[in-house]
Amino acid sequence: MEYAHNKYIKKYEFGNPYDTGAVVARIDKTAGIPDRFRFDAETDTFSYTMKEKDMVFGLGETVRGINKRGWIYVSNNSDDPVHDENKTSLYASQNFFVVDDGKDVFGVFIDNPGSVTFDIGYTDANVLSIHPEYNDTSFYVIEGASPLEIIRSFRELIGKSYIPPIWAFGYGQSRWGYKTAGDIREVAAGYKELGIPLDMIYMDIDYMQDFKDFTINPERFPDFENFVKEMKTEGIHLVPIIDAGVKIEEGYDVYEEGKANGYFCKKENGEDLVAAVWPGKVHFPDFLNEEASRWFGEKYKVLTDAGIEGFWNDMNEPAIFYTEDHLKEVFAQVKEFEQKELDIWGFFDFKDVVGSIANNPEDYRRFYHEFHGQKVRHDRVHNLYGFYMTKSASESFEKICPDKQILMFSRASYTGMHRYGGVWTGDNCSRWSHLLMNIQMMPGLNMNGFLYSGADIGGFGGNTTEDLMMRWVEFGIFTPLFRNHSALGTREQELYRFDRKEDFRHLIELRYALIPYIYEEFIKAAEHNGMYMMPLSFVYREDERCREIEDQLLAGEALMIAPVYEQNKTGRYVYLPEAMRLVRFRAYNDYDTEVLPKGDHYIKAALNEVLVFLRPGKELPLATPARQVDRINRKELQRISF
Ligand code: MIG
Repeated sequence: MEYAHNKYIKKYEFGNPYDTGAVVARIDKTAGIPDRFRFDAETDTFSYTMKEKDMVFGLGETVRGINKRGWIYVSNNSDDPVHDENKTSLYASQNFFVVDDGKDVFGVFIDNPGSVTFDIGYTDANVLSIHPEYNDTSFYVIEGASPLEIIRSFRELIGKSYIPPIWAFGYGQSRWGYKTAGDIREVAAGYKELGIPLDMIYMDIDYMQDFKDFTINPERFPDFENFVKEMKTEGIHLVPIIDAGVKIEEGYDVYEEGKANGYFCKKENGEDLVAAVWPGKVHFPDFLNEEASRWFGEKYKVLTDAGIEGFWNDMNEPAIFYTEDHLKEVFAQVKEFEQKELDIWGFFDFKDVVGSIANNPEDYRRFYHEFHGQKVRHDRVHNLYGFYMTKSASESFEKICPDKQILMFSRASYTGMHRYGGVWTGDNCSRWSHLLMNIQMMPGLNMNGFLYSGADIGGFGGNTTEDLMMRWVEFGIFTPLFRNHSALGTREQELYRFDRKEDFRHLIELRYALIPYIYEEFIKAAEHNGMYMMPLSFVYREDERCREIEDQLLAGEALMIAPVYEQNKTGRYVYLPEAMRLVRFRAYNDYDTEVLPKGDHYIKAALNEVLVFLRPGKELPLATPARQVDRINRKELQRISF
């Protein structure tokens, strides 16, 4: 580890912190209680009294607004497809935030891989408290003159962000339910026929044989290697999913090898934990064990050898439908209930027992890892599991396909995983409020280094509508990961299925026209530890109004965006912190522009129009779109300037 000569970062330690791998630079520890905080040793709670004007930014993939003040967040990676406002945990634990009153600003990073509660003015409106379930914590306080300065210091601490291959900035189509090569060919043809650009088609669990990782169903995908080639000649990368759980099945090599070498997570008594997920009964590879991690990572070779260059890692919180042990307990309890005369409360108790089988907290205390040579109970390091699964893959790519850049993103994450891959934000829903949530999540993700990120465009669960899809695409145009994905059984949402096909083509073409800009701004953010998507107040420090803007973002150094995220709206209010050039795009080569003064404006934006605001002194380069990213001429650009 390099020594970080950063006098603005102070590190405090409590208990025996794990070396989580989040941090790449070494910092001497400071004795005592973190600056600005009080510590109650009885309850293991750190607290800070918020100033009236303090706003809190960060915590990555969490519900609610850009300013996190007023709610309680629990870092405890959870497979929960109901992303309501009252949820406290989603799939990610990104424990960095910045407190900013406009003048005085500081950052905090809590490096603790167990459950950590961030109560940001929920219990007491003026108190921000941090409570780790197990207080083995490295607590970092980062000082600096501005949020961006603090973020840069933090990111020096945790290392550079993952950069995907440039084709991963194209548009991708996904759906849980493409079952055969034929289904996928149909998707490719649907896009090609309408001339809508497309770089990726994602393969969900249906491609596997009985949901076994690193297998391909030979009936539904005969001659897979040639199919991968065929798609590549169409310009399309196939991107298969990999799940965390390994099916228990005699003769299945991944199971047999894992079993023989002791690579699966074990219970207290030394037996391998038996859980159930899509494949039925599974074991969980112990990604925290270096040897097991190396072994599993090399399995991706089965697919990279077949020409695959991208993956998404799923179910790696890990999601547990049930464990064998817990299910036995539940059956026993159900029998007891059956013997009893149930009163109404008894009935609800019964319902709770049955209803809390999946992702049960008890189950996360039933198994162990071998982490840095020590036996560690899972719940203490729970939030590392998805991170280490992704690290395992990423480290193996350097060996199994050293001259290829691989696309990799994950559902579960922890700070530090941003060096190995991106994230998608899991099972959102086809709701307008989830489009807004997507907008509001981006800054926190970027702060934590997850630059390559995005949501399921159009919404995963539920049935989308054409107008929601269009507005979501209009925002997705600006997110680095730009993927349309939906759940089994929901309304089909490939863009060619809608009526306004031309509009969709124009919008996707606009994304491709913007790729030189988006890619360059992304690389700048990755290389200089900056942000690609920012809240306005990070740049317009003096402007009080910007502090409360929750639905406009800066995208790179030249642009402000103001997406429309409400149904039946043909315009919206936009606040301009300085004079800007509005570019109202209908297509990359069909737009009108107007210089607008600083202040509030009501701006028209018909359903097929995208609002982009160019900052003074900046230029927006536009390429001629192509069917794939690789075919874009990134040298020949038109420029809109202001
Ligand atoms: O339990 O593989 O978030 O994107 O389509 C659901 C099926 C499992 C969850 C992922 C989603 C994916 C789905 N998976």
